[in-house]
This record gives sequence, structure tokens and C-alpha cells, in this order.
Amino acid sequence: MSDGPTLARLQAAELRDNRDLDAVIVGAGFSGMYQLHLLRDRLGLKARVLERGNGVGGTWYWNRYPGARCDSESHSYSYYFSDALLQEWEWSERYPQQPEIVRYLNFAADKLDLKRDIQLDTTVTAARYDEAANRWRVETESGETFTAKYLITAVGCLSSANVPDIPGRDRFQGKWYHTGQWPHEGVDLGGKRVGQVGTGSTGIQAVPVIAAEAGHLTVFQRTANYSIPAQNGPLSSEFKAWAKKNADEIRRTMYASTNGHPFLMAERNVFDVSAEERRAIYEKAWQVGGLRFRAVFQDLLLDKAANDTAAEFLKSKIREIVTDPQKAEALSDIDHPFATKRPPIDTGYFEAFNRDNVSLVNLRKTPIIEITEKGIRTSEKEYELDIIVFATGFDAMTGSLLKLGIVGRDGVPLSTAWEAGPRTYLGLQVAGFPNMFTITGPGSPSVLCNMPVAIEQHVEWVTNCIERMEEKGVERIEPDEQAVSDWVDHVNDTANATLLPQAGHSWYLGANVPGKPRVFMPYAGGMARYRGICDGIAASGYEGFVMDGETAGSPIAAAVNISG
Ligand code: NA7
Repeated sequence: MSDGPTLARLQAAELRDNRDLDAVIVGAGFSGMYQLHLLRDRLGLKARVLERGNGVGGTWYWNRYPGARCDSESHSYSYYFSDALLQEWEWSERYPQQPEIVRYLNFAADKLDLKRDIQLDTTVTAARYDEAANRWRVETESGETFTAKYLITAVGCLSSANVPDIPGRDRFQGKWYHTGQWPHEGVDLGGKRVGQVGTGSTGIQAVPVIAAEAGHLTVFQRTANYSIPAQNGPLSSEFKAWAKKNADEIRRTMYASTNGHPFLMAERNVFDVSAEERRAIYEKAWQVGGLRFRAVFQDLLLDKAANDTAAEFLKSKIREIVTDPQKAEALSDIDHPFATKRPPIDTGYFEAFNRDNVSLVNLRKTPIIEITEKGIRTSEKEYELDIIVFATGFDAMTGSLLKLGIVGRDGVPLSTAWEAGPRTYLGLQVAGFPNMFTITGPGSPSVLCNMPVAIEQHVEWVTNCIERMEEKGVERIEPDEQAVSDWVDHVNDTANATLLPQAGHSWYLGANVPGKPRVFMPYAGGMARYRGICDGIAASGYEGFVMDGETAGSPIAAAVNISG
């Protein structure tokens, strides 16, 4: 007798079972993977990750452009919750390259046996809250439906590509690519005429690598940018051994720091030292390289006059490096204070403009009019190109969330709730969307922090919250409207106390996407302070959240003072 029908029935039952879950997690990057591990292996819940890509890695699965590398130092760009992972993995360079990060995340997924609960090639198209059942119904592009008590978005902050809608884009006869959707098989740039639009962190990483391969590279720059040399290089065996041995100390430093990096902000102000001393401090920081530069004075983002000294130092470096005076002028004509946009770090960016095969078009003087069959036409002339690279960034922080088609209580779409900009409590929950948690959501430090540190804090907080709910039989949690309003005010006040909003065209503000509301999205109060606020709120019985219809009040006025 054949056991075919029995097997088919069993498989069908198992599939049904797999679609009726405790938690659906969307996204298999750093956050989704850790969230799965904690919900499944610590709380024993039935959880499943739905992932659009064909592999784990999240942001790093997609961002395969030439030169793609993380700007956090590799020994801090790791899961710190597991000593086993920390001790076993070895990074090769000071900053990890994209393929190495994907290898690392696969290593972690295999070690933790996560892949059996990660469903790849699965794009979520809708997630609707069913109030009567108190369940989220999650639909996918292929027509599957999952239901779960908890919906956890782990979609990353920089995953929704922003391809500018320049007239004529579709008639271009060459090829165009966005850096965040780079073909997995790579792109042959050899001898080609390449045009690159965009000089943010991505564009600045890509230029030297593309220049080395292309026949000619034309960089179309709208906003000139600061950049600090990464001073990348292989990690010595001594450093690797030191990092493993001192993992606890490194973790403590990251937790105590403003931006979750493995170094602390110097406790001095710019004008505490003489001009000469200052120059020497900047020079040393330039030699050390990377984001450490930002930490040499504590008031760089608080005092415009202080910031001007760093800005002037960095502009003078550009003028020193770039030999063509016209290029040097365009590259150093920077209109925003240093680090008010995410400060890029580079390997040979400004030096690349000294190559014969690299030219620069200043779009402030000669803007792009259209894309033609042959290339890009500015107000001055047409540039003939074989390939256009859009290093034009992302619909950051909210883009990927809004794409999920989330609909909360009373049929209110998230896009409606956030019409005037994102409104969250702690960047973790949205009023009217019960049992939905947004890992590194808008209103949390996220992109202002070394991401794994921000992610681990969020995932652990969410897990503790869910654990408590399950223990106490709580069916629903969502934030109180007043707590959300207070938090949004606090996020705004915190940003406004810094120079950050002065970069009027930054993606922190949503200003890079036409029509997007201008709201400063990440929490600028620092990671250490934010952690204290979240811990305080949890310890107080989740003040500001409504559990099963009962509100615990709005604690923000008190909570923001928790850890100054
Ligand atoms: P960014 O930082 O948003 O940079 C995008 C760049 O593209 C920036 O130079 C933009 O100029 C430029 N841009 C965007 N649209 C256009 C159009 N229409 N025309 C010309 N130039 C344009 O994105 P990245 O990918 O570099 O970095 C994102 C984050 O990833 C980074 O901060 C790290 O956290 C990792 P603009 O400045 O808007 O004038």
C-alpha cells in the first residue's frame, strides 16, 4: 500500500500548522535572525521569518555594489549576545566587506539552526490585524497566508531603494543599476563609460572601486560631502586575540557610548584647547581614521562654531588631496555642518578624482535635465554613458515598513496613521497596531547607532515584553496615544538640541524622497540614554503601553530623565 496520500495529508497539516504561528517576523537580517532565535529558543514560541531575498543577510544581501563595506569596525559589527559566536568567528579586516558580512550571517544562522524557520523568496504584501481574533493575517506575494499573535518587523532602515524619477530614465539604451539592488552576478564595468549619480556613504565607497575598473567614470554630485579615510586594513592576529579576550569590555564600551561604537566620546569641548592643539587632534583622528573622528570632541554636534573647526579641517584636506583646483573647489563646497548627514568614510575617494579617467559634474551649477537614449543631459551638455549607477540612497526608515501593506485596528493603514510622518512609542510600537513591534523603527536610535547594538537592545526588549505577556496571559499590547505624542515630542526636542536638523536635505529627515513628510526620524538622544529609558519603562510595568485595554499612563516626562 502506498503511503502517498497519508504523507500528503501530513505535509498539508504541517504546512497549516506552520502558517498558524505565535509570531511572524519579517526580514532575515541581523534583527530578524536574532528575534527568531530568542522567540523560538528562549521562549519556546512558534515563530517564522519571512524573507524576500533568496538568502539571509537583509541589507547586506542586497547591497552588493562595488566597494560595499560596513563603516562600523568589524569587531563591533557582530552579535554580542553569544560568546560562542564571538569566539568562533574571525573578521579579516578592520571594516567588514559585504561578502564577509553575508558569510558571517550565514555562519550565525547555521550555528543557531535558524534556517529551518526562515522562509526565503517570500515577499509580504499585506499584514492585517483581525481584532476579533486578535491575530495578524500576513499575506505573501505567492498567495500564502500566515496568522500570528505577534507581528515583528525586522525590515531594516535602509532597504527600500530610492531611484530618482529623472525624466527619460526608461529610454536609456545602456544599463542602469541602483547600488542597493546590485545584480548578484556582478556588473562588468571593464572599459565602460560609467556615470554615477550620488555621493553619499555608498557613492563615496563606490567611486574608487568603479574608477579602477571603468574606462571612464563621471561622478554627478548634487551635494558635496565630507569624508574621512577609513584607514582600512587586515586585522593582525594580536588584535583578533585581543578582541576575543576583551569581548566583555568592548560590549561595556559599546553600551556606554552615544552611538554604540567600541569607543567613547572624548570629554572635552572644541574650545577647551588651543587652535594648534585642535589641529593636532584632528590630524591624529584623520590618521586613525573612520567614525572615531566624530568622537574627538563632545560638542561637535551641539555647537555650530565648534563644528565649523572640524568642517574647515576636513575641507582643507580635500583641497590638499585633489590636485585639479576646479574639482577641489566643487568637492569642498559643502553646505551642511560636519556629521549632520551621516559622515561617510572612504578608501581613496578624493584621491580618485586625481585619475585621468574620473571627471566630476557639479549638479548645483549644471543640474540634470533628463536621461537620454545615450546618457545624462545636464543644463550644460550631454554625457554619453554605457552604464548609470544610482547611488541615490533609500526611502529610509519608513519605506520598507510602508511597503508591507500593514493595516491596524479599525482598518487603518499604517500609511494613513503616518501620513504626517512616523509616530511611534520608543520606535517600538504604533498606537492602533496591537502586538506589532518595529525593530529599529523610526523614533529609536537605529541609524545613529552601530546597528547590531541597536538591534540587540530592541530584540531583547521585545522578547522580555512578550515573555511577560505570555506569562501573565496578556493578549494585547499597544502604546497609549498620549505616550506616543510625548515620545514624538521628545524625539523632536532631542534632535532640535543638536545641529542634526541643519542638513535640510538629509535622509534622516526624509528630505531625499519627493513628497515624504519632513520629520527627523531617528532618536538623537544617544543609545546609552535610550537603553536606560526603555529599561525604566519595562521595570515600571510598561508605562505608556496599554495592555488588554488598561493604560499604565504616559511616563515620558519622567522617563526621559532616567539616565540623562
Ligand atoms: P544617501 O546618503 O541618501 O546619498 C544619496 C546620494 O544621492 C546623495 O549624494 C544625494 O544627493 C544623491 N541624490 C539623490 N537623489 C538625487 C538626484 N535626483 N539627483 C542627483 N543626486 C541625487 O544614500 P547612501 O546610499 O549613500 O547612504 C545611505 C546610508 O547607508 C548611509 O548613510 C549609511 O548609513 C549606509 P543630496 O545629498 O540629496 O543632494
